[in-house]
Amino acid sequence: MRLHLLLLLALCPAGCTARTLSYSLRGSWRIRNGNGSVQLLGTVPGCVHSALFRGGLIQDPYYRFNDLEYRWISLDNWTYSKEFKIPFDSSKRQKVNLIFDGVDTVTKIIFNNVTIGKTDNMFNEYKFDITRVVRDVNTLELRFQSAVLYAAQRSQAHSGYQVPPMCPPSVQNGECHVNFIRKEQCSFSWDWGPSFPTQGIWRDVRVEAYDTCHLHYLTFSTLYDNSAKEWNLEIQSSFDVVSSKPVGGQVIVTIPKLHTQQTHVIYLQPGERIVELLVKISKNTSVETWWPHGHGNQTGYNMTIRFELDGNLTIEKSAMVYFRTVELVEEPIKGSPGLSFYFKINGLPIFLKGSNWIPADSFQDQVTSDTLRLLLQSVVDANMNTLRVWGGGIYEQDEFYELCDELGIMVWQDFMFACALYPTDQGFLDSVRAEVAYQVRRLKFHPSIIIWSGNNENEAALMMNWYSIKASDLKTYMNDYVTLYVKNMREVIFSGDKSRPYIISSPTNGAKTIAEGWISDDPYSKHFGDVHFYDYSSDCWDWKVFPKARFVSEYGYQSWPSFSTLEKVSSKEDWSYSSKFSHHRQHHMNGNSEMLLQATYHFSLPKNTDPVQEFKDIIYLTQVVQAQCVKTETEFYLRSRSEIVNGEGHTMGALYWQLNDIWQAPSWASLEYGGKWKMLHYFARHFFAPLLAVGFESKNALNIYGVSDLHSNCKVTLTVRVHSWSSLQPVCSLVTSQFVIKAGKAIPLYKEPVSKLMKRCGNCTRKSCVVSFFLSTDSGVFSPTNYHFLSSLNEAVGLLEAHITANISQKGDTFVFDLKTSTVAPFVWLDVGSIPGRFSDNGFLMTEKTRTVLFHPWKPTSKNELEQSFHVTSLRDIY
Ligand code: BMA
Repeated sequence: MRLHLLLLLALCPAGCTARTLSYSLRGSWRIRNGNGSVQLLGTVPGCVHSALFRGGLIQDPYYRFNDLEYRWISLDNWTYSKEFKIPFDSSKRQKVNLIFDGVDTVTKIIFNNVTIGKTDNMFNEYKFDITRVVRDVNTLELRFQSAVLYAAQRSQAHSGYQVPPMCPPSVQNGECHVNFIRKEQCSFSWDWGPSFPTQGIWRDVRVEAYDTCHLHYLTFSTLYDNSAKEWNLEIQSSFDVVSSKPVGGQVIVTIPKLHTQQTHVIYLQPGERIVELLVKISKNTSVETWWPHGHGNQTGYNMTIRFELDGNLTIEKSAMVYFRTVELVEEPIKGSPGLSFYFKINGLPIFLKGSNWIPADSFQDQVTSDTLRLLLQSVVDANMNTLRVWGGGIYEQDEFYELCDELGIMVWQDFMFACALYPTDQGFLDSVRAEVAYQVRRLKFHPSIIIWSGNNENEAALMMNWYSIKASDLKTYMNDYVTLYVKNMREVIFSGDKSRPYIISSPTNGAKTIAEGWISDDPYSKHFGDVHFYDYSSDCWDWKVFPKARFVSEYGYQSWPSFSTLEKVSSKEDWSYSSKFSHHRQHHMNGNSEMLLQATYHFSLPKNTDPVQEFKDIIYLTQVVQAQCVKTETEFYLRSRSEIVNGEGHTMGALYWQLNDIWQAPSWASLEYGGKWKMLHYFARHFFAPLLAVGFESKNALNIYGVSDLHSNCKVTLTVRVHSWSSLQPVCSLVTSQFVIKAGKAIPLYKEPVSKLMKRCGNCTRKSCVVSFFLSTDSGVFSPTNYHFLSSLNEAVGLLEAHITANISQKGDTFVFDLKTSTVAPFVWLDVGSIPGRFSDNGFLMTEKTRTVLFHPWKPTSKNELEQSFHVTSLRDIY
């Protein structure tokens, strides 16, 4: 069942002319460049790059260095045109509109040789009245201006003072002044993505013709009335009444499963009218709430809204309606200065675990339903409950949010401003106001969205003075900041939606930021709001480097995507870590050496006489290091949820940077372009499990915490095992007595000096042994098996090269891999190359002789195909 607002055809008896007739202009359009030397056909929705590629005029833009090669495309000014016949007689209609759900970005629109308007904001919808110019056969032309040239012009026109940053770092091979155009900010390049400033019609476009009255949009929110103890549904519909007389009638709202049917009388005066309806759900009806993944069901209800208007005009819409409350709790915490920062969903405090979402492709027309479903299914499969839709990308398509509703993924929705200061001239502000109003009403009925957030890191950019602004000029920029995100956007957001909080930035200090006049001296405070934290040079195995903050909405480490992913966009000479290609794909300054530096803290760097094998081994090692780093950091946040240490703690959110990739390149992502799971994503499935044991050392003692996301208290026992690297038999094992972990809490369960543990376990030393541990409950629930290294792995004694074999068999839709190892093996990595799918576990520490792992294919495959592609690596293989 599609969850979005679905326009059921207006039910209109014979002879009635009032219903809206709609004609889609999707499909084939003519495209030409500025001087007409390139002409081709392209698809709408789509963009010039995709059209050129499909037309065979360019290669895959992601191949090798093509991002530089094809820079000319975005510097040219393209024109989209179409000739079309409307399949109904529009001349008989009182009003005919041309609607664009999304134009990318700067255009002049010419309809039957008349200029009917302009566009300059990719995130806005545009509606043009073509009643007077429409004919039977029509020509429509969109003359685009290069986004790059437009942004440069706007920046130049802003002559009073500069609005930094001017250009991205040179390592990004990007374009300048993206902050001057309301367009996907990362399309001018980012530290994980290429510069492809597209031009095109990227969403639906249609002609709508009507008489009397037309429903422009319908949206709604659900709110819980605490005093009356009942659910309210606020429905807002916008009409264009074109008849000269008022239009009356009634609207019937029906939610059959909630036994709700309410009729309201409406009376619409001529002109643009907004009708607000309040539907109260009877207290006697039991309403099932929507819960995030891991906390309950995502129950929703079918609703129909039927307008029966004068002149036999009937308009019916149907939608899914969900009920849930969200509260951002900022209150004093005992023993800690500052305020808490956590979310209550339906009254229950919930630890937000997940990651950050970036656009799934530079070319949105390549993002199919299947792509979205695959990526979002991988989110819940890794036990995440939250995604932050990051402010440098796009407001995602409807289907993204529908899937999040359906899967129980909470969305922290940024507005699209990132890592920059922005202009505040009237034209810019008006454009942003329209954008925000449109996006809020388009998205607000999604229960998945739990918070709006004004921008990504712009409060920090200003206050940490990223752009070396002179102290005397700071006031100007601070005023602009408040004008844009507070005076302008805040008002528009709250007038459109009262059902969720709005914070101004991320990171921010929340209530403290507000108290300090909307900008805090230190937006990274550990005592307020959220923080972003990156440190590539300190040893990531040392949890003491991480901030014990209230909420960590970004943190992470880079790795390389797998060879099978890179192979598709590279050629033989590219396959080494020091190749031109490897430098070119790395958009983060010193990123490649930072990955190696981090690796050297605990691992030996790969050595192989075969350079391609060495490249593959480095890729593997960067994934090991990333997975291990993000694991250590995330586990630190998870175990900090219930304690205050030296005034710090009560951490209630961990969203690592970043979930997905925009192309095939090194980045912070745990999912590669195309959806393949990196080792980190398998690790996330473990560290985000509902019941978890976390180990760490403090003052030479091994500590183990139990972390629970369960809704009731649970009785657990902890098993701790010590293994020698050189033996598949555990050296010793200990099972504790029972503990109770309270619902949603993290508590210490075990503490033992490492020296005592070693003594207890025969001949163990830090270098020769490794610890594993897990929790088990009476009801048979187990935590994943976790482990703790007692020394760096380049110092491990007794670690042998493992000979691992797999026997593959098919069982229904899945494939069973029965593994056998000759010795204990860390970071066992199973790879089936380009065969799409995921394993039930991967990257694991194999301490037993045998182990069974499942492979869930995403497309039909065979045992034979898997056997051909299968390759296994474990740590010792790369030395
Ligand atoms: C944060 C993000 C992104 C960036 C990431 C890694 O600043 O908001 O801008 O990609 O860090 O540098």
